[in-house]
Amino acid sequence: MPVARPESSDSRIIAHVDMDCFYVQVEQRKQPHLRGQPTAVVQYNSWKGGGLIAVSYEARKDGVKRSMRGDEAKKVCPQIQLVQVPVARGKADLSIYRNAGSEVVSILARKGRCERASIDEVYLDLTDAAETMLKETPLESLESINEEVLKSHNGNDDKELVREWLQRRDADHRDKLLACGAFIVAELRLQVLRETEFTCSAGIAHNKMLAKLASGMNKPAQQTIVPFASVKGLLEPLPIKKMKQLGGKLGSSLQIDLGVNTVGDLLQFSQEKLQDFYGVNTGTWLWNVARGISGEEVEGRLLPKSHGSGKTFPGPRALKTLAAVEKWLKELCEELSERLQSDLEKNKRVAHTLTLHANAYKSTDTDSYKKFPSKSCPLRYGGGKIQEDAVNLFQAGLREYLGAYIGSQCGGWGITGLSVSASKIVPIPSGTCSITRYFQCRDQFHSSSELSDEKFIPEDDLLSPSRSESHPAPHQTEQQTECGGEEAPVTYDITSFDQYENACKDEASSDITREVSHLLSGAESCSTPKQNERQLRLPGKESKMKYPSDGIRSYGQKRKATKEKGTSSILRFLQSNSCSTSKQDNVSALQETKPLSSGISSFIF
Ligand code: DCP
Repeated sequence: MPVARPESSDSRIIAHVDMDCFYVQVEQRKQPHLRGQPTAVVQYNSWKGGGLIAVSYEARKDGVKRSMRGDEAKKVCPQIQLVQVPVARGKADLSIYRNAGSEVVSILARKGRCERASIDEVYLDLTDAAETMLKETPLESLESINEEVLKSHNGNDDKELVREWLQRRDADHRDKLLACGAFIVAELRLQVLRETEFTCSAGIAHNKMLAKLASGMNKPAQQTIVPFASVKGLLEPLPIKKMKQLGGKLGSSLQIDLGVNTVGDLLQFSQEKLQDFYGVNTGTWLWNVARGISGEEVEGRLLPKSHGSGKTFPGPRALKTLAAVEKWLKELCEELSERLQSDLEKNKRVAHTLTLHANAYKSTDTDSYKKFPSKSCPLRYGGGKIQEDAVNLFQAGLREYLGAYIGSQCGGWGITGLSVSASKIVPIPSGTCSITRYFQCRDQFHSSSELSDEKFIPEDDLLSPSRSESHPAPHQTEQQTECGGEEAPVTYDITSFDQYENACKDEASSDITREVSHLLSGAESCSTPKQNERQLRLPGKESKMKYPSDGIRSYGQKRKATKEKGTSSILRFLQSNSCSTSKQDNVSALQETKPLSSGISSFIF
């Protein structure tokens, strides 16, 4: 459900930092001879040279694109260096990239509240740091500004205009703070470069939405500022579907039902009109989005919100028997369990919800629109238990998906993507004397919830921004990179991770195992079915929810139905669970910072 939050103050200074061709940089650090070379990282499946998942800027100049496979990339750029993602358990192992992302986060967190939004994206709230800098170092009195800043472009690439803008005496407080933000971010980016050898790009604005939009505008190793006066010009031409949280059904509804294709089109609608169509909350939120207003806070979170492990099985590699599914679930659950264990040991955090996502098809498909339902249950620690629960969740999902009696070994269905995720991760409650005791209590609670057949069905906001982007089940996200041939489409939701989400960025192409901020929060949950069940039958009274297709009407109907259905049991679950749900604030790692140099590239438009 969208949350229309007014901006608490338009003088906040928010940065969105996005690593440049991240996986390539990680590989280039590992193999320095690749530096400066056109390089791409390819997925685990080597069919036709493997699907490209990260492309260096040198290779991009030669026309290499992420949508290509290795063989095609070699045609357009014969000297390209292709590096395969590391492999473990027969699938991509992304831990090297994840750890590299953590290195960057620990540096960026030195200057302000820091939110890890994806494996290679971070939001920073630099308001306090910018206020302090403004008091201590009035920019107009700076005699020289680093050449890097002056190399910036200002719509017309004029260095002098950039200098003037940064040092304007008549600038209002907001713009002066933004200018300070530019210096601070430039310095942070330099620190990242010095300490990790990675370059990154950034957007600096008064809120998260604008900062994120700006960070990709001038890449690599640059930054873009969004002064208040530029917001309208920046937003108006943007396609509505490119806006954060509008890539999904709400965006489609705007296009189909209101004829809104760009943000400029949305500006034509009054707040009342939008509220009439979408309800007060979503209507207000949309009205704000069109004007670049967003009160969303930077959360103090240096650790991922969820852990996930997944794999796709395209074309002939689709899994067609329960035994094959179980084999892969074992691998995925073991990986998930290891990561949970490591999170527990390093960060003293525990996850509470296990979710299974799958992509499926039926060979005699009469209702191909039907998706394999995601299923969740309370998470029990230990690889074996996770696997057992995941298999049960899968069976429950398959039963619902097929909608009729079917023997588990029968043909007629195929699984093309499978992932398990752990979410609702919170610190172990303070005062817990023994972790073992803590888990014993938890497991007791979990088994009783299984017996009680409790159903935890979160509010489903099919058309809401938070839903459309907070569930980037790896293979169900909106942006798709064609892989062609037998390979399933590579899916990747650029907007989802700060959400899953980006989540949900959430994908390593054929093999998917990325941290996802909001990976799972809305998957339909179910009680864990009877264990070791081998014959799949559709229960007489299966709780089923029909999802209406797009449209304002169905949106309203859906919201009403799900609101009533889910909330109370979720609350009950959370209340009964004695774990602390207090907001995590891991920004304890704030370290002393060096004095600012005069910075590097600042770009305004
Ligand atoms: N990624 C992936 N599969 C995709 C897209 C991306 O596994 N389909 C991985 C590889 C990328 C990383 O996520 O290096 C970050 O993705 P970005 O979209 O931020 O892209 P890059 O960092 O590679 O490039 P850019 O400089 O354009 O941000």
